[in-house]
Amino acid sequence: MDHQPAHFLLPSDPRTFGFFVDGKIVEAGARPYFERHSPGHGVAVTRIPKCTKEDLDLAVAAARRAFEDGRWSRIPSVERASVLLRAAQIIRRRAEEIALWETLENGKPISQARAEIDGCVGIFEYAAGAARALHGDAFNNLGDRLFGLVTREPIGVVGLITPWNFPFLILCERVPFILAAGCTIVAKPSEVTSATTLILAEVLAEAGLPAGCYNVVTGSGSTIGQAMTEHMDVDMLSFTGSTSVGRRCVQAATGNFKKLGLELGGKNPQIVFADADLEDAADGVAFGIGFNTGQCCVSGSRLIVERSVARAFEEMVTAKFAKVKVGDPLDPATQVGAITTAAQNETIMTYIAKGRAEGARLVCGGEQLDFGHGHYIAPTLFGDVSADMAIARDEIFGPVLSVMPFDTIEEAIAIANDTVYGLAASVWSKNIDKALTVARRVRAGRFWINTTLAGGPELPLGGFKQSGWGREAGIYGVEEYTQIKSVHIELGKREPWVS
Ligand code: TXE
Repeated sequence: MDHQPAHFLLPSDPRTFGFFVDGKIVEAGARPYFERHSPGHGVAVTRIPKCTKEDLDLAVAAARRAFEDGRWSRIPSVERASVLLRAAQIIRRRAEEIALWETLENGKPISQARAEIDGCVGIFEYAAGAARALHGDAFNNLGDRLFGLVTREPIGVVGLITPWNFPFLILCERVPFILAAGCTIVAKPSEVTSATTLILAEVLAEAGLPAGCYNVVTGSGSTIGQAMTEHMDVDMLSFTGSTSVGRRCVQAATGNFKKLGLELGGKNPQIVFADADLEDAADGVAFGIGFNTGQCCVSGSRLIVERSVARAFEEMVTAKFAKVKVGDPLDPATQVGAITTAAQNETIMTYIAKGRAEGARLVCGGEQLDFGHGHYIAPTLFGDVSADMAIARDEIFGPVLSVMPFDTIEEAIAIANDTVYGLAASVWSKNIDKALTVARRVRAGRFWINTTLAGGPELPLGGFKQSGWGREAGIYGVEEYTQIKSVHIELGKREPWVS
């Protein structure tokens, strides 16, 4: 694929998908389609069915049957693990195909999509081990007559609503863990990036996952997504997306008090001390906001930098931005691809205009790049940003970095914590006392020291404050999808209550 010209990889006709219920692909039939155009090229690439609420009900019923009859929830974990390991092999085999559809629908660079799919193979492999490691607890300290067990049971039918920024990666940060716990799934991908969620259905079926354990219902957030959040037979909802829709999920969940896992927005600080390796820090800061065009919940969008080096550091980041290769997502050399949707492009450009209007100093970028088709925005840096500006407070979800200088460590921590969000944060310093003090005091679910956006399936993901509830990945990510039961066992003859 590396040697083929990019236009060769564009489909001549859009690929038409069905949705997936009870182990079978269901063709759209009379249902209308979403037609998705590649954000980098403007050509139609996929057609995705607009499912109905009845389709959702059938999928939830299939997931319920599969859960209750124990075909997955009650088999030995070694058998669950072997399905997950086979799925990892099949993803590896189909990696090029999955990466291509990911890039065609999302606009991310093909090299990045490949790396993400490779990461997903590792997540499935890790989750296979986690399925077998999952265990409860025992209490042998309750006296001679009472013995206590704490068991973990799969929570049941899990509704999974995912966004468009990492359609396959975010899916794979959840699905193998949910399956490892013994639950069954109804997934609803973003309406603009559904292809790879549907391809995963084929992968899991080939891997031997029993019918009904992974279902995919495609459609809009306002119909299928909302209905899933309200559904009385969904036991848990895992939602990744905007904080505003996350709030609606909390309200909708009151019907049956379904458990919620929420991974929402972020306005993540990158704190740079003068004693950092500034060359490394500039590279990391550029990567932290440029990667995935800044459309990551964990993008480092606030640069909090020690005043004595602030101007020099701005110049170093600007020099890095100037060298970033923005362009055709299908070109293997591209580092930053297209903005995923026209609406998101509009949102980002509106924030750039607000930054200018509110008096921030535009250091570089700020404009759209014209490649003849698609939406591209140059990596953008604003200096002299004050805490009250929209570009300091709101999640922009684009390649826009706001610089705020500090004089003391206390001030750096205060600026970092001055946000409603708490998803991720980074600190750059060669002084271990400073780096660890900041790591311990900044309220965020993921923290990086002298790096950013690093990670693997071992370490959990999730947010403090309005960035969400719960954790994904790691052993925590399996436990999240379990219920805890305490079992009390009395030994010997009972002391009578009534004699
Ligand atoms: O997100 P939505 P959008 C942020 C980012 C971005 C903004 C808007 O700031 O600019 O959100 O993006 C489904 N009930 N993030 O509009 O709407 C929807 O179909 C149930 C951060 O795309 O939250 C999709 O599957 N579901 C984020 C998913 O929710 C509903 C990633 C996310 O879409 C629904 C994406 C409803 N009423 C955006 N309405 C992150 N944390 O990474 C929509 N959906």
